[in-house]
Formats: sequence, structure tokens, C-alpha cells
Amino acid sequence: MADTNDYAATFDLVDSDDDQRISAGELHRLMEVLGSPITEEQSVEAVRGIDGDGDGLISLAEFTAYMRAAGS
Ligand SMILES: [Ca+2]
Ligand SMILES: [Ca+2]
Repeated sequence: MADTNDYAATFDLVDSDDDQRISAGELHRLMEVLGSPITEEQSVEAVRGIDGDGDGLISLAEFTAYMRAAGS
């Protein structure tokens, strides 16, 4: 069951500094941990793709919307 709480738990794991936003740097570290390292440029682009309001950071609402759209 993939509800908002599951997304929030995942979000918290990725948000290593607990500022309630996922930065490109945090995404970069996550992909390294997952064993699929990406370049800093790719992580900035990935954040840009998920970022709905253009502040360069991913909020929980933006993350949830993205995960729902991805169907996972
Ligand atoms: Ca953060
Ligand atoms: Ca944002």
C-alpha cells in the first residue's frame, strides 16, 4: 500500500538535514547509496523535473505528486 505516509517516510530518509526539502545534493547522495550514482548535473536536472514551484528544492508535496505520477 503506497499512501502518503509511505512517501513521507521515504522523503525523510532522503532529506538528511531535515529541512523538509530535498536538495540536488541530497538526491546525489541518495543515488550513490542506491548504487546508481549520477553526476551533480544530472541530480540538478532530476530535481528540476520534480520541482513544481521552481525553488530548486523538492517539497514533500512535490515528491508525493511525482511518486504518484510515477505509479509507485
Ligand atoms: Ca534537506
Ligand atoms: Ca519546490
